[in-house]
Amino acid sequence: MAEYEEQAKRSRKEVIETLKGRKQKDNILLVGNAGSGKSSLINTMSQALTGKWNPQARAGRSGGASPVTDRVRWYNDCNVIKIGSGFRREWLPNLVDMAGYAGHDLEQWKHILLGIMEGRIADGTSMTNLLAELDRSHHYISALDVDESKKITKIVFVATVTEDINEELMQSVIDIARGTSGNREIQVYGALTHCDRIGQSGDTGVLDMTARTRRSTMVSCLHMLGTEDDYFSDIKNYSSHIRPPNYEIEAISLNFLKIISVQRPNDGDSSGSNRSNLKIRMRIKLKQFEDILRDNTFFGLMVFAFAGFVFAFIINSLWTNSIVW
Ligand SMILES: Nc1nc2c(ncn2[C@@H]2O[C@H](COP(=O)(O)OP(=O)(O)OP(=O)(O)O)[C@@H](O)[C@H]2O)c(=O)[nH]1
Ligand SMILES: [Mg+2]
Repeated sequence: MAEYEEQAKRSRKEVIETLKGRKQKDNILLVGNAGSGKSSLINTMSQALTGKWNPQARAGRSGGASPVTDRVRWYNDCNVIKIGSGFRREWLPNLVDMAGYAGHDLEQWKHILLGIMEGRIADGTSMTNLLAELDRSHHYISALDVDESKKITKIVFVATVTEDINEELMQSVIDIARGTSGNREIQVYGALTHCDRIGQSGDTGVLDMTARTRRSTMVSCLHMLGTEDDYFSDIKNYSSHIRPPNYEIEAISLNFLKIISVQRPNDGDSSGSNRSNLKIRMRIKLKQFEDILRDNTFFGLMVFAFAGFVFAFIINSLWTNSIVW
């Protein structure tokens, strides 16, 4: 236990060092299925930073048919009021909670997600109301005013190890984060919660093998769209079963907060001028091209036939020695 206490202290110091004097404040949105642990992660990070249990984000039963969080909720400065001398809470990022995805119309849900990312949806807005407005008009959200200070700068995709990863949702989130032509460049991180359930027996336990499969699904989804290895973490949140203080839980959540706080070369850069942006965009384009080929057999066959024709032409030209080098 003492080992975890030391680790938690070290991680807290590292978070503080990473964020000290930070001028560009991050707005970090937590997205995922209903019951995946978004609100719990916010509460856990806030507790780990302050040592005080002040669970402002309402967390509920897992895997509910409808989300427990219904409103878009901003937790400014990681919901921290006071954090020791020499460090200003304004340096901490704002965490943004939203209703989890629970079988909603995915297209409508993506509209809402985009609206939040563009800073169009105010703190406290009800998701149920937004969905009702969208039913009336598709343009409801795009017509709302933009608040520049509320634009999302990073996303954490939250999934639980106790259920299969919602790959469709994850891809939608990453696609929106990248923008239609790869022009948005918002970094997406992965958090796999309920990892305390791994190896436990009974209904709520998860087999090691199953956990490994779900983890690798999540990591490969992140990889496919250009995200690096270290943008992912196993998470154990405080819950009705584990109450603070628990230094293992705090060390884990602080370490994740450090991961998402680090400023990367691409952060806030939408110019696409550096090489790694280009590399990411090429990977996305390749992935999109693969999707087109997979979804459209006729187009796939045409591409295949064209490639075959070009190949045959080159071979023939070489054979007859008619190519001019
Ligand atoms: N054992 C365990 N329980 C967790 C963990 N994270 C969350 N929970 C529990 O899972 C349930 C759902 O957590 P929430 O934080 O409400 O999930 P959410 O993603 O905010 O859900 P919605 O607001 O409905 O979208 C609650 O009962 C939490 O106590 C975890 O890491 N381990
Ligand atoms: Mg919630």
